[in-house]
Amino acid sequence: MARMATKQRKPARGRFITFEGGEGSGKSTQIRKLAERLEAAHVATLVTREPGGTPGAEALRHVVLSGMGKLIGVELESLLFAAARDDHVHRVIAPALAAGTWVLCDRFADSTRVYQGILGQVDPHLLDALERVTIGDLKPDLTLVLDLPADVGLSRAAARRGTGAADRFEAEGAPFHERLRQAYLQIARDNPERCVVIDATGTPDDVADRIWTTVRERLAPPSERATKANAKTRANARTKARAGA
Ligand code: Z5A
Repeated sequence: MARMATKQRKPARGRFITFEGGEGSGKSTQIRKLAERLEAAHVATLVTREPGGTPGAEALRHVVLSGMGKLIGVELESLLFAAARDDHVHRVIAPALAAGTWVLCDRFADSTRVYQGILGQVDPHLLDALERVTIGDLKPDLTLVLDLPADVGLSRAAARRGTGAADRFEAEGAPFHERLRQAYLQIARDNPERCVVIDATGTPDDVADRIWTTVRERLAPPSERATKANAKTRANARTKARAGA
């Protein structure tokens, strides 16, 4: 007797959440906190970052953060970020999403738009072309823009660094970081369906609560969807039972 093949159900695609914002705005802290909450809700989660996330991209990270951009110019620096992103997207992000994992990424394409595009004045057509090649249709489902006065972010980053040297971007002055903040707010205004601005002042737990509320509203993690669906089914059953009584 022929055996029936067991049909493998394809997992639902995971969600792609990016964290953006200025220096010291708390992205790394908050990405960890969101991952903990999602895992507690039984959502498979991958935390990653840009530039980085693969051995090749981490090597490029070292190059760009060492200040190489000042020597090679901002267009070529954009190519390095794009090369790192291409490796990261194709080897890590896209496969994880296809396997149903939620991917939380510390910085992504908006960082290129802000740092190289708006502040570095790289031609937007070049950035469009690089995005087409590196990310194609893989846009984030949700981008959380952590918003903080530039001086607060810089002093948090300086406190963390202690006596260590500032990197290529940390070394820029306060006006650069304030323009950075405004550039992110503009991106958020231009993309309201994807971006939510999160007030990043207050304690880490205050910020984490704001983020969790947003993620639940915008993306409803699977276990919450199941709970809501069960509640609806129970409510329908009660209504039917009452009607039949
Ligand atoms: N870059 C680019 O130019 N183009 C691109 O396409 C991409 C990136 C992808 C990567 O730097 C640099 O690359 C980045 C842009 C550029 N440059 N800058 N600047 P990075 O990854 O090394 O650094 P970063 O992305 O700017 O993040 P950061 O400096 O590490 O900060 P953060 O992740 O936003 O914050 P944090 O590490 O969570 O917190 C900083 C400190 O504040 C730390 O000691 C925390 O304990 C503390 N903290 C966090 N939250 C709070 C609250 N709520 N209250 C008080 N203290 C807090």
